[in-house]
Amino acid sequence: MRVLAINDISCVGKCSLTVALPIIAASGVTCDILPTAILSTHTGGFTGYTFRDLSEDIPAIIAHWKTLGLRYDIIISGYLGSIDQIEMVKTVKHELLKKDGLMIVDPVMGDNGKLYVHFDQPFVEQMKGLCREADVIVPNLTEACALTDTPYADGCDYQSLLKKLRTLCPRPSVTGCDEQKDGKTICSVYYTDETGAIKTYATEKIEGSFHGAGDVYASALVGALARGTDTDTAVRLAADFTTASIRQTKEDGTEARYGLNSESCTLAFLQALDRAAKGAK
Ligand code: PXL
Repeated sequence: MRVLAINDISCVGKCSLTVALPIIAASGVTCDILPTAILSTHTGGFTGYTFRDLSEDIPAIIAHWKTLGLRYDIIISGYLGSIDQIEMVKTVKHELLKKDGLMIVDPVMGDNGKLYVHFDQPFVEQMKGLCREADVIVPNLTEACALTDTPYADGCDYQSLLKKLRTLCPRPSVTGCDEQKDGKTICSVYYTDETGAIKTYATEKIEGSFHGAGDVYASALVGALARGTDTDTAVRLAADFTTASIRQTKEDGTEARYGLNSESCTLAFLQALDRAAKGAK
C-alpha cells in the first residue's frame, strides 16, 4: 500500500506534512510526500513567517517519479499555495493514481468561519473543481460552507450541507459540526459508500479552537482507510484520535497555534487501528 501526501512543510506548528507523514507511516503503509511550500511556521496565528513556494519543482518531481513507474493506492492533498497548484494536483492524480486508487482532498482554506490569509473566492471556485475529482473530501465546517456557497452561520444544517457537498464528491466527511446528540457533540458528518446514508459520529466536546486538528483527523482517516477499514471505522478511529489529542493539548496547556500534542495519543490510535484492521480481514 503506497500513499502520497501532497501538502506544505510548516517547519513549526504541527500541521500539514509534519503531521501527515508520521501518522500515515505509523499506520503501517508507505507514505511518500510532495511538498507544496516550505514555511517557517504555518500562517494561522504567527506573523513574520517565511514562505517558499515549491510550484516550480513539482513538474520535474512528477517527471522523475514517472521514470520510476511509481503509482499510488491513495493520494491525499492538503494545503495548496496557489490556483496553479490545484491544477498540478489534478495532473498528479491523472498520472500517478492507480486506476482503482482513492483520491482524498482536504480542501484546506479556512476555519472558524473565515478563509485563511492567501485564500480568496477565485481559489474557492477552483477548489470546488478539485473536489469534483475526489472520492473522499474532508472539509471542516468553514470549508464545507465555502464549497457549497452556504453562509457559515447556517452551516450546521448538516443534512442539507452534506447533500450539497455530495454534488461535488461521492463521500464527503465534514468535521467540526457543533450539534448535540446523546449528550455528546457531533464532530463528523459523513456519507459512506457502503450504505449511501448520511451518518454522524459524536465525541466529547472540548471548548476551544485547536490548530492542526483537521490535519490529524485527515491523516488518521487516510491511515485507517489504507489499512482496509470501512468508512465508519475510519471516521471513528480518526475522530477518537483527534479528540484524545485535543484533550491532551488542553491538559498540557500549550498554545493552540503550536498544534495538537498528538504524539502521546498515537500508540492508542495505532493499537485500535491494528485491532480494527485485523477484524477487517
Ligand atoms: O492546518 C492547515 C494549514 C496548513 N498549512 C498552512 C497553514 C494552515 C492553516 O493555517 O497556514 C501553511
